[in-house]
Amino acid sequence: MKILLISCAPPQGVNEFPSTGLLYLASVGRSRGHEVRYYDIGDRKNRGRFDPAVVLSFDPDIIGINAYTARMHDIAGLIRRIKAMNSSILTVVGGAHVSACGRETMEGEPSIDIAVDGEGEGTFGELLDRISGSSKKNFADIDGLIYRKDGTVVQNKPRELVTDLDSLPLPAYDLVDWQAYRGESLFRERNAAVYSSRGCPYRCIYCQQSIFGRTYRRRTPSSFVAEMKLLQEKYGIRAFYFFEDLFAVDKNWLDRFYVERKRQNVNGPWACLGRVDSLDERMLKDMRANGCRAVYMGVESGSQAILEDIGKNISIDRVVSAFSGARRAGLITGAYFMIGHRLDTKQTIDATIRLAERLRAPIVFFSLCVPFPGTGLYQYVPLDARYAWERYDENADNPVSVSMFAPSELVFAQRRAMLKTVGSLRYLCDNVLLCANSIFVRWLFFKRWLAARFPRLLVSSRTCGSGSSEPDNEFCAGRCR
Ligand code: B12
Ligand code: SF4
Repeated sequence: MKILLISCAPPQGVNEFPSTGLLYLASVGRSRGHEVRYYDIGDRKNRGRFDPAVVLSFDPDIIGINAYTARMHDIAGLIRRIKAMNSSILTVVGGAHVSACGRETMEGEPSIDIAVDGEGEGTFGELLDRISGSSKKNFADIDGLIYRKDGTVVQNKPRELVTDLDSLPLPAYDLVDWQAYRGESLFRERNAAVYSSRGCPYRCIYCQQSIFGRTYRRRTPSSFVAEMKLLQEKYGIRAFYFFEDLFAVDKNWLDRFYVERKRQNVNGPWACLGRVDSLDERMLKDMRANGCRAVYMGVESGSQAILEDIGKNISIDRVVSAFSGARRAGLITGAYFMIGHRLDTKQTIDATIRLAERLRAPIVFFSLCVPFPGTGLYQYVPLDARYAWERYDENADNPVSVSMFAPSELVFAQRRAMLKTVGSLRYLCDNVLLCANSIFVRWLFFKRWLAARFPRLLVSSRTCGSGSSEPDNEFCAGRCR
């Protein structure tokens, strides 16, 4: 069979990375003897423009799409177009949105044939076997599958999580046109996102854990570094982003990772996400000594009461000590905040801005608090906004609000927060004039300052919170936190 896997453009700008999830599925398809292609509508070459010729010339039997909530309406439109071209193509959707509300999505959109809830490798593999096999097309025993039967949508029981991540095939990186991703980022080098773990045991109310669940699973350092080595040697990747929910949490694992890095001769710099309560100064120094250049941490609010309400389970003191420890260790820090928490008031938003000023992180991001389906926040969404998916965007012009603020007030507060922090004279001095980083990094920080200070000058219509019309990954990495 022929399988076309499609990654869509993010709500704003372009994709800075290929979709690793789809590349895992591509490997699953190929290991079963199918012909697979990967098409990223949102890469730097395609820039959000869908080219029907890609579908017509390949003539696939199956199309698989990765669905984020804010793009769900567009994705439904795309699938309808594809069905109009050839109604016999089987359309399969997976990813965050359908893992949270796949049944509702399919009920609202008849052009979607199948949705996959949660991790896709096992479910997609079984689905392919079932479709290509000669036996009767009965999907009832494929865990994680949502499908149509006699005019109704049937949701099977969830699939067990993958326990041994090392057993997964490596993503099919050879399908990627790496030239289409040479984006601007913290790294000048060509870079890629790689994943060592899945799942997170914490329970932040705003976080969507529908795909990977709460059970933390991790690859062995040797398998993880072997993937980095492959990327380095075969695809010229020289720098790495570790965007998984919890990368810098386990000192033991990190120590083994450093040893493997040296043993396998993988020397590119890397940046990762971390929680403020799992990083101590020793760890941060070791990270720096072993190639880490930047650490991004979710802070979310400057109000302790709000941190408690959202289940973040961290204290402001810990936030401050983690950021100063990271700075002392010589790491670039990234701080992610949200505006529009359920209990946010003018005072708590001001406290958030004050905390951001105090941390003096060169990468600061204020996203809007989005109550994605599947999160604890979704229950607070006003009924009339429940299915307005394009409003579920951290940088929407008309975002869904679960706070006391109207959407326009949130957008205003977001811009104000950026102006007061990244757009300040102090930011300019700290990170552009006096900082010890390379000219390249200083230039990036200067652009951030300029964008926060003069958003209208640089940005045409829709802007993200960073003020950039084409967000680069250092700006958006934490949006999804
Ligand atoms: C890393 C990450 C990113 C990276 C992705 C890099 C990459 N190489 O893929 C970057 C920074 C680019 C990113 C961008 C965005 N992200 Co993000 N991201 C994450 C994060 C933290 C981890 C994802 C991950 O581990 N990917 C690794 C791969 C292996 O997993 P996967 O892509 O999910 O794919 C698996 C399954 O989902 C499934 N699957 C996926 N697609 C398909 C398709 C088919 C056909 C099938 C069968 C199965 C299937 O099978 C795959 C293999 O198991 C998650 C949080 C989380 N825990 O899920 C948020 C998360 C997915 N992101 C989120 C958001 C909002 C975004 C952005 C919209 C942010 C923005 N405003 O720009 C963009 C969207 C980009 C786009 N193309 O539209 C939200 C999604 C919420 C929602 N309901 O939409 C999440 C859940 C975080 C949150 N807020 O809770 N993100
Ligand atoms: S925000 Fe981070 S720590 Fe909180 S539940 Fe999500 S992944 Fe876990």
